[in-house]
Amino acid sequence: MKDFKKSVIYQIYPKSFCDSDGDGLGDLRGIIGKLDYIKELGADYIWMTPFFVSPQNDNGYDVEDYYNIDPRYGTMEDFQELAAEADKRGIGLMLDMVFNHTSSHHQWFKKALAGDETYKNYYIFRKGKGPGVPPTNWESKFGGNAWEYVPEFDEYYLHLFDVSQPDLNWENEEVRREMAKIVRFWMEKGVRGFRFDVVNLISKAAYEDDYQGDGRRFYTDGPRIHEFLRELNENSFGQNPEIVTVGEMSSTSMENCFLYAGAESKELSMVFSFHHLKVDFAGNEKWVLVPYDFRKLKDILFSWQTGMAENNAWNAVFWCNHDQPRVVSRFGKEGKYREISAKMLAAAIHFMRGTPYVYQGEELGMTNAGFTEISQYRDVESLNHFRILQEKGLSQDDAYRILRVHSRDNSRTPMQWSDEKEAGFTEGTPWIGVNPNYKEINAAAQVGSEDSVFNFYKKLISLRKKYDIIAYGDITPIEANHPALLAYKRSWQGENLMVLCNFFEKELIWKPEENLKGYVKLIGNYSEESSWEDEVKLRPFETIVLYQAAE
Ligand code: TEU
Repeated sequence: MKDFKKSVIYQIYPKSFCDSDGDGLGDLRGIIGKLDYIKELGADYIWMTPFFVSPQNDNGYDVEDYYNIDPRYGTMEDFQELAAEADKRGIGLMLDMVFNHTSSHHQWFKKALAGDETYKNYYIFRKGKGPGVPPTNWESKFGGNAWEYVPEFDEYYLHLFDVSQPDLNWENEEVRREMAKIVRFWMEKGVRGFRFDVVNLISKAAYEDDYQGDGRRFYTDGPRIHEFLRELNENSFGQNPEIVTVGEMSSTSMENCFLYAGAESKELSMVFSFHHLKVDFAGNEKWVLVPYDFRKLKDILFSWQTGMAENNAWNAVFWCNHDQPRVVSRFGKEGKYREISAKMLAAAIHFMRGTPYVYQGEELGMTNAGFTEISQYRDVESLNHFRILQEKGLSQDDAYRILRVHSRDNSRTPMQWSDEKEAGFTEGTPWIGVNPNYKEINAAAQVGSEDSVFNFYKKLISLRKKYDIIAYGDITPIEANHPALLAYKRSWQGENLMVLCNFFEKELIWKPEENLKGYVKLIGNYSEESSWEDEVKLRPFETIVLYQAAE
């Protein structure tokens, strides 16, 4: 049985990973062909974002049928072959369960719209507050009001995401039973884990206007959330202790995560929280340009690290996913320091207490898309906000500047396999443009090259297997107020690990309180010698990780 604390999880966005049949969309057979690559990297699990039948308004997060695979991605036979081939390589598959909402194309929703009361009760229909006034003023995460009017009923349905993603009614026991059944179905197909999409939004507290915000306080970490998760656990994945689970927790609180991911609470193995990825927002407002706040980033990371540890709960640690811009473009630096800063960022989180996630292409130091035309963007959120920003009076150029930084499409450009046509992703025309820098940044160039970003990630993963302290050690932040250094110490059974990262281009000199003479270097991102004994000197974006064995 794998220990999820010693595991590393590789995330695949199937649409952009590898296309085996030339239609421009990645598919399951494409993934089969790349399993050896993932094995080479050393990952233990692959989390795949949804490939179920879907109209693809939100790239599969709008599920029409949870039991079948969208023909665009392949067949159930392909899936079983993928599971078997992954298994042969010691890799487990984790599926993405989108249970806060379905697609409006789901047969339940179609029946609901046809007036079937049983199925109307699967969703959240409410009367408006008056003619043309929705039940509450909540905002959809993708822009606009979160309620859609249905004239036939003179009622509205709730959609926290796109209008094509109606929210499910978890108060209805029947809905909860259906969800557990879906999980059991995939468990029987040999799946080893699950990621639950925005799962902390499923328990709505009250349908009231929000005069302080966009409505999230009425449905985030709601009153019955822990009960719902424990029930789902008991009726599905909890029946097999080998299954690993992670909940995507939107705008959550740490206190709730102590329970969601508590060792004793029988909810989930671990959680994704996002506060550290809002340090370049203005409050909760994403569609603005503000420089990122390094101290805030550190504060948030460290408070989650120590808070979760004190409460015996487990974090997922990550910079990247299919919703986030590329980290090297965000907190690192493109150009001269791209590789160095990509490696530093990787080390900064791989030694933290938690299970690291690597998002496809992150291990190559892939960068943001750099799109300049709206026709290059695909994501519904980007398209909506491009319009909304201009409606608010921003110039088109300013709207573009914001999209280039924040769009989710930044991470959705095709995986860069080689310097051949379309980066080796497809024989056809990719559904979204390949980043022109694929000639320089690609897997073929990196796998065999010792100094590559890929091999740095590979080494980080192998160190986790070799040194238990990385998985099990305590964590103590160091120099929490330093304006450029991120540093922490891990300790376990007399061993120590010191992780030092310079987050900026300027060279940094730091005098440690403790003399570090007894430490040896485990890994670093400069080939030239580093120095650390009485005084630590860190070059631009340098990281060094030092280890002291038990006496
Ligand atoms: O994302 C949830 C979510 O709230 C965000 O990460 C979202 O992209 C962001 O708030 C927008 O600024 C999950 C999935 O990861 C995402 O791809 C889906 O679109 C979303 O749920 C709906 O299922």
